[in-house]
Parts: sequence; structure tokens; C-alpha cells
Amino acid sequence: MTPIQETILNKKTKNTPIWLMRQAGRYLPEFREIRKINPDFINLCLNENLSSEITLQPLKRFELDAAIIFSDILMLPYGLNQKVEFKKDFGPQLGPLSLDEISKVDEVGFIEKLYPIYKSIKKVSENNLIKNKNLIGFVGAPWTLLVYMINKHSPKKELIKDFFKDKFLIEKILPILEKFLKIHINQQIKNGATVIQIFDSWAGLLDEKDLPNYIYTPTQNLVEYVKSLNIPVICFPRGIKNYKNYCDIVEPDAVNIDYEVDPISICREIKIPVQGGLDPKVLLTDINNLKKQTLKYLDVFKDHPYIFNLGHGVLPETNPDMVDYLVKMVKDY
Ligand code: 1CP
Repeated sequence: MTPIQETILNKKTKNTPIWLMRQAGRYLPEFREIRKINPDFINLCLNENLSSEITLQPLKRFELDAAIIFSDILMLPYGLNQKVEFKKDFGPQLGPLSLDEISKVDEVGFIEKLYPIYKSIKKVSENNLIKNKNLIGFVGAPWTLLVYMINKHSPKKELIKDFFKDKFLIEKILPILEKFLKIHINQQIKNGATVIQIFDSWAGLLDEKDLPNYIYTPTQNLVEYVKSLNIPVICFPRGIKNYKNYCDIVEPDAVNIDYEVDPISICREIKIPVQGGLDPKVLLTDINNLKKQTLKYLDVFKDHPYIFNLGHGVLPETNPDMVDYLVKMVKDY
């Protein structure tokens, strides 16, 4: 069993396992080199040779316990035939959302369109570098995908004004998302993903009263589905105010916390394994501060099943030496 699997089963491990969100990304010069000659991000995700190589890049440098497949949560709306583009210095830009268009997509066509992602997972799973480690497949949670599909671009701090205007559309889209998210999860697992992480990056945008409809129920359905396939599932409801309620209702195998929440109260309130928390901006400071902040999380969770990770993705301006230091420090703790 891998250290991450042991931790998720609530067991004590010799060392705290570690992987980092966005561990394959722009802070690595070897990634930037590939990216420079591959300006189209979607094509890069759909190039199984390059995306598998990028997935493995951080494992060649650091003693990480998992690889996360190089892809994006927005490959799902892409698979549903909504136009998705990634613009330099702007981020994702989506095209019109048409219920008619999306309703035409069938399972075969969807899998065909995203097939290179599954082949890439297969390639990584067969590589020696992943032996005794986990390969993390992932999806966006239905709510976060809905946000991008309706908003068309990053909500940064707020949603477009008339976001909830077309309730009919929202009610029709959610079950379609659930259906294809299950297909996408199943294909990732079939091809070698050994853990699934569900990213709900915009969970923090909703009021308490809307959580059951848009977050709890749709995510719970996916969590149950992943569990039925005997694969552990980690949820990351970024920015949610009450992690305890979320865990009690959604029941993931582990929960990733963001850097706004107090790890001490999380450790006290939450019984399931915890992942993450450290502010990625700490990696932009100095070794002393990195040491201090990392120790804070390691100390708080020393008697709790804990997977080390950040409270959001590695920032592009991060020095890889700082990541190296962090990984070694967690391993030596
Ligand atoms: O090189 C580039 O310009 C592309 C930058 C980039 C990268 C490296 C994007 C565009 N996506 C990714 C890869 C990615 N996205 C991974 C790969 C695996 C890894 O972690 O190493 C993963 C897991 C994601 C997931 C993802 N995409 C999320 C959930 C996590 C999070 O960051 O909150 C979200 C919200 C997205 C949407 C997205 N894709 C890309 C960007 C810049 C964004 C965020 C836009 C925004 O701020 O709203």
C-alpha cells in the first residue's frame, strides 16, 4: 500500500506523504520549455506524449508521493462541445452554452474527444517513476464547472450579475454534468488513476442556503460513485466556511483545506484524514519562514492522518529550490 493510501485508511505512516497541487506547471523551467513551443493549452492536454511527460516532471526532481495528471477541469465542458480557450494573461474563456448542443453529446463521442487524456494516464501508470506512488485523477465539482460554463471566464471574486437568472438551464445542466463527470472519473480509473480529487475551487462563492442544491448533493453523488469503484476520493471545497458540515454531509475519504482556515480547529473538528493548507505564497518568501509555516502544519496534524499539500496551487513565480526544500523537510520530519 502507498503512504497516501495508508493515510487515507486512517493509518499512521512513518513519514507524512506529500504532493502539491499544480506541481507540474509554470514554475518548472522544463515545463516552460514545452509550453513555449505548444501555445495551445488544450492541444497540450490532448497530446498524450507531452502531457504524460509533464505529469512526471516533478517526480524526477522531488521525492513526491503522487503525480497528478496534467490536464484541466475545463476539459469536461470541452468534451461536451462547449468552446474552451486558454488565453495568455487572461485565463480560460468559454464560448456560448447551449443546452441543445450539450444534450446531443453521447458517451462514445465524449470519450473519443478526451481519449488522449486517458491514454496519457495509462502511460504514466506504466512508468517506473510512479511505482509505490499514487496517480491522481481529478475532476471539477459540478458547481465549479457550472460557474465557468455560465460565467464563461474566471469569476475571480464574483459571479456575473444574472448568473442564477436561467434556473431552467441550471437544472438541466447539473444532471448532464453528473453523468459525464462519472464517465470521466470512470475512464481515468480504468486507465490507472488510483485516487480521485474533486476540485470545488469556487465553493466559497455560495451562500449557506445554496450549499445543499449546488454543492452538497451533486458532490455527494460523485463521492458515492468513486467509493463504489473502490478508489479513495479527496474533496477540496476551497473557501467554504464550514468544512465540518461539508465533511459530515459529503463524506469524502479525505478533505483538502485552504489556507484561510485555522488548522487547529480543523484538526479538532474533523475526524477524516486532512490534506493541504499551507499558503502557496509562503514558497515565495525565505527558507526560515517556509520552515516555520511548514512546521506549523506538521505539528498540528502530527497525531491526525495528514497528507501534506498546499492550500491552493504552486504559483508560477515559485523557485523550484523552495519546493525541493519543502519536500525534504516534510520527508525528514
Ligand atoms: O501554462 C498555462 O498558461 C496554463 C496554466 C494552467 C495549468 C498548468 C491551467 C489553466 N491549467 C493547468 C493545469 C491544471 N489545472 C492541473 C494540472 C495538474 C497539476 O496540478 O499539476 C489541475 C489539477 C488543474 C485544475 C484546475 N483548473 C482548477 C482547480 C484547481 C484550482 O486551481 O483551483 C481550476 C479552477 C482550473 C481552471 C483553470 N485552468 C487554467 C487556469 C489558469 C485556471 C484557473 C482560472 C481562474 O483563476 O479562474
